[in-house]
Order: sequence, then structure tokens, then C-alpha cells
Amino acid sequence: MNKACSGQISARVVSERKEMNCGIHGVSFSSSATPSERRLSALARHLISPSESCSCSASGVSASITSSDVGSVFSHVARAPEDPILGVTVAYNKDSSPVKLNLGVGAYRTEEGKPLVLNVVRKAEQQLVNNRSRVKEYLPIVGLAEFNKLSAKLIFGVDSPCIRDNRVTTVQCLSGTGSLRVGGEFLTRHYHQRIIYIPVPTWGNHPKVFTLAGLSVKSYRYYDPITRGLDFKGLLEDLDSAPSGAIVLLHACAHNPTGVDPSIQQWEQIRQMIRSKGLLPFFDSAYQGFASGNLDKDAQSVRMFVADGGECIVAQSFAKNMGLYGERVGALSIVCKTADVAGKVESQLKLVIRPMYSNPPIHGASIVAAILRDRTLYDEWTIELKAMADRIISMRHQLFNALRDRDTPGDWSHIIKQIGMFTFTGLNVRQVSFMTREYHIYMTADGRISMAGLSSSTVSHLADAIHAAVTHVA
Ligand code: KET
Repeated sequence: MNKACSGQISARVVSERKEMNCGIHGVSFSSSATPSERRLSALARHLISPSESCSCSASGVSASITSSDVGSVFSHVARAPEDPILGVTVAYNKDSSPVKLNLGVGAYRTEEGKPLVLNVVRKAEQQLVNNRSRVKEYLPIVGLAEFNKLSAKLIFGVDSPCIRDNRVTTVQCLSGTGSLRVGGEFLTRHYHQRIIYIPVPTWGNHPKVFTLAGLSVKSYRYYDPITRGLDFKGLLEDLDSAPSGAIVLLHACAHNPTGVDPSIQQWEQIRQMIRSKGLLPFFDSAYQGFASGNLDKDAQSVRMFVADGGECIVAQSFAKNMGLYGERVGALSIVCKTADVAGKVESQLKLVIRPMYSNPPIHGASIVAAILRDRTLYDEWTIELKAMADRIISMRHQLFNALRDRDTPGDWSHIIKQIGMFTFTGLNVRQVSFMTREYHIYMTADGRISMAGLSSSTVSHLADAIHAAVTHVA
């Protein structure tokens, strides 16, 4: 028996594992648990992967101890698997093939396959560097005030009623992920209903972020693999049977990983269902501008929910649309019924943030503020953003045509119907690993490819790989 197996957390894990059935559907807690109990329970669950049958053997503990480990107080620590998305890049980096292609992480690449720093970002950074009056003092807990105001205007619209009435609070967070996490923790502490519904499938980090924030994660149907489109009936049915007040995570646009968004008419029906059931919408807006190339169009879903006067939450990321991935710039907005409530909510958000990371970084938010405040820079940004979105759309057509030219079995029209950064190809896990093994093409195991990582010079290699995979691997 090693330390992990005799330790308190492991004991708890074993007993909890008996009660839970793993996977998104099974992530639930008894509603009487306190937030800290729920968090501990969530943490324990997070540390043990669903495929494991016992916390001791599955953690690979005894197998992983080497002679050099002996004596370490951490020798019981099991090696964790790589992240399903970011781990793809780790594997890609280890491959020495000259033809290797990373279509895993959703990060924009140029036609030359290089990461892109937007021109407008370079200009804004130059402005910041030239401004000698700038200092590196701590930001307030809620971040850069101007950034917060401008971010709210970007997502809600300049003349949004929630901004006019001062009933939205916006706080700068660590990109989209940090905004989701802070929002999740706020809800765990202050909202009466701790169940959050997330779509199937969804961004792989959603269940982890919300579970560790203390929420209980359940799922609603979203994607129909047969039609490769929206399972609208299933979605409405699942929301209809959700308990009153449940939180509903919605992708504002460019759904990840499916690239399937509801139409405006469908959004309207979703809105009516959510409002009539008293559910709480929580938008994840990580791709504003990337779906259509138009910032306002991609914010339409969110704005419909604000226009009806109801409350909602939005996590915004500037990683993709400004190419600020590593700067970790994002914002969390909570739209309330009154300015008074919004002020109180903000005071509590500070209590969530302060012990988590104290206050957010200054550089990225200053870049965003410089761009959003200046008409010329803003216009230049929209042009660069549209160019990125257009290049992705062009890659969709090129890939579709390449598969048609090869007479690749199957209907590939979903490649041009889906929108945003990703194509949800429908390739299965065996076909994906075949493509990685034989063609050095890296993508997530669910068959998602990042169209932003593709270029005119690599599309034929990808089409060859897909063709071979579907013809040789069942
Ligand atoms: N929400 C969604 C829907 C999303 O796809 C991402 C990132 C995020 C939030 C978080 O982005 P942030 O960098 O925290 O602002 N998705 C890509 C990168 C990742 O997994 O971290 C991806 O799916 O490849």
C-alpha cells in the first residue's frame, strides 16, 4: 500500500467512485453538499480518469516508482495524461517529419503556416511602448476599467440597454477560460441552482472548468452525427426537462467542436424556452468575428437575450479574434436586472478573484483597449479579422474540392456548411490515429480539425490522408 492509496483523498475518491457514474452525465453532487465539499469531491474526481477501475492501480503508482523517486514525498504522484487538445501540440512538437501538420489547437496560422500577430496589435503595442507615462502598477481586482467598458460594448453593442442602464458588470479575467471559471465560482457561491447544462459535444475544458468551480455538470443534446447538423428537437426537449433555474452554457457563435450554430429563428426558440423555464443563460463567446467575419453578426445570439430584459452571463475571449492567445485577455460580464444588483454582484466577483490570482495582467488588456478606443485601429482590426475568417472559409472550400476531386467516399458538404475555426469531420478515433501515424497529421481524437491551421499548400496532404483513412480504416 502506498501513500496515495492510504491517503485521505484517495479514500474519498474510492468511496465517491462507487456513487458516481463517470462522464458528463454522471457529474453530479448531492445538493446538500457545501461548496467546499463539492470542490473537494470535484477535485478528487478530476484526479482520477473515468476509465480507471481503482484509484490505486489506475494511478499507475507502483509501476511509476523508479529508484530515483525513492524518498520523494511526491513519489506517489501518478503521471497524468496530456490534455486532449493542448496535448496534440505536445505530440506534434515531438514529430520530426517535414510534412507534419498541426490541426489540433484552435490557433490561427497564415498561408505560410505561421502564427500571426495582427498588424493592428503591433501598432497598439508600439503606442504602449512609446507612452513613457505608462507604469506597471497592479490593476484593480476587476482589471482595467476602460477595457471592461469597451469589451461590454463590443459584445452587447454600443447602445445596448444593459450598458445604458448600467446594469451589467464586466470584469477583466484570464482570457475565456478564466472568465468561465470566475463566472462558475460566482454562481456556485451566489446562485440558487448549481446545475449547469452543457452541449454534447462541447469544448473539452467546459466540464472540468465548471466542475472544479463547484457546479454540477449535466448535458443537453446539440449535435446529430447522422445529419451532421443541429439536433434542435433534442436540444429543446433537454432544456424543457431541465430543472427550473438551471444554468445553460451556450456557445455564442462558431460552436466548438462542431461548427454548427443555430439559425436566428432557432436562437429565438431557444431564448423563449430558456426564459419560459426560468433558466440562466451563460454564453461562452470565444470566437466573436470568426464565424461570419462580422463582429455584430456573431454577437446576435447574446444580444437577443439582453434585449428581452432578462439576465445572462457572458465569458469573452480575445485570444482568437485579436490573436492574443498567450496574453490571456478576456472579460466576464453579468447582466442584471438593475444597476444596484450589478454593483453588488461586482463586489462579490472581487471576492472570487482576489484569492484566485489577485488581479489580472495589464499588457494584453491595454492592447485591446487601445484598439477598441481608436476608430482607425478598430476599423483596421475588423479588416484583419475578416481576412482571417475569409481565409478559413476559403480553406473549407479547398478541402471540400480536394475530397471531391479524389472521389473520397462519403458526403463532405458539412465541411463547407460548418462555420468558425473547426470542421467536425466525422472521422473516428481509429481514422484519426491512422492519419497521425501514416501522414503526420495531428488533430483531436474526436475528428475535429482546426481549419485555421490549414493552408493551400497543405490541403492536398490532408485530403490524401482523409481519403486513405476512410478507404482503409473502418
Ligand atoms: N471557449 C471555447 C469554446 C474555446 O474553444 C476556447 C479555446 C476557450 C473558451 C478558451 O480560450 P482562451 O484561450 O482561454 O480564451 N479553445 C481552443 C484552445 C484551447 O483548448 O485552450 C481549442 O479548442 O483548441
